Amino acid sequence: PRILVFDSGVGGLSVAARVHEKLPHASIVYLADNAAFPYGGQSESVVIERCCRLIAGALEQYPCDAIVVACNTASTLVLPHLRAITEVPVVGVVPAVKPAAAQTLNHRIGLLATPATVRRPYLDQLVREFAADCQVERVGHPELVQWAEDLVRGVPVPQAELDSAVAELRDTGVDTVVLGCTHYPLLLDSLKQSLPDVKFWVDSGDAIARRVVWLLAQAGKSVEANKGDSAICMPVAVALFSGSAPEGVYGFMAGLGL
Ligand code: DGN
Repeated sequence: PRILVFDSGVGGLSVAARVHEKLPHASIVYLADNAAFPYGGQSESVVIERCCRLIAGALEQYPCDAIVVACNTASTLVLPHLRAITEVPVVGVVPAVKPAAAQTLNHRIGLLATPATVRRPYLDQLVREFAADCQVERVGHPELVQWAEDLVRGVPVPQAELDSAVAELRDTGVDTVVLGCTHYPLLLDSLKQSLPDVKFWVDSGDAIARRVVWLLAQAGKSVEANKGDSAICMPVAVALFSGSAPEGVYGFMAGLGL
C-alpha cells in the first residue's frame, strides 16, 4: 500500500516513522506545505484551501490508500473538507490526552502544543472527556516548532531556551507530558534533559499508525510487499515540499529510519 503523510513542515516525519515501523512494506509519500509554515500564523480558510489543493495534487500524481493529516492545527480544520473531495480514507491527529490519562500515576499531566492548539475548544473537550480526574497543565509555546525545523537543518536545539520554554511544567510535578504537536517528538532528547522527572512522554504517532493499519485492513488492502514492486523497498518513496526542500532533510529522514 501507499500512504500519504501531510504536515505543514517536518513534524509529520515523526508520524511517518511510526507508520513505517508498523507497516514496513508500505511506501510513504511525505507532503509538507513548508511554503506556508507555520500554520498557526495562517487564517483558517487559507489552511483549508492549501491542504485540500496540495493533497489533491499529490494524490493525482501518487494515488494512495490512506491519507494521514499529521498536523494538529490542520486536523482541527480540514478533515471534513478533505473527506468531501476524496474517497481515500483520512486519518487526523489529536493530542494524546486519553493515553496520557491512562498512564499517569499521580494524575498530573503536562500538555505541550502550539499556542493555536492550546487555545482550541476541542482540547477542553478532550480533557473533560478523558482526563477529568487529572490536573492538566497546558503550555503553548511559539518557538518549539521552529527549533524542530532547525534541527533537521543541523542547528542544535537551544537547550537553555528550551529549559525556560517548559519551565512552567517543572514545578507542577507532572509525571506525564503529552506532545500535542507532531514536531515535538523530534525534540524528545532535549525535552527529556529539560524535564528529567517526567516518567511518560506521550505522542499521537502510535495511535495514528494503528488506525492506518486498521483502515487498510477494512479496505481489504494487503499490508505485505508486492513482488516486483521496487518502491516498497523505500520507506519514503517520495518527499514533496511546497517550498524548497529543507537542507539536510533526506539525511534526517534516514536517521528516522525513513
Ligand atoms: N506539526 C504541526 C502540528 O502538529 O500542529 C505544526 C503546526 C504549525 O504549523 N504551527
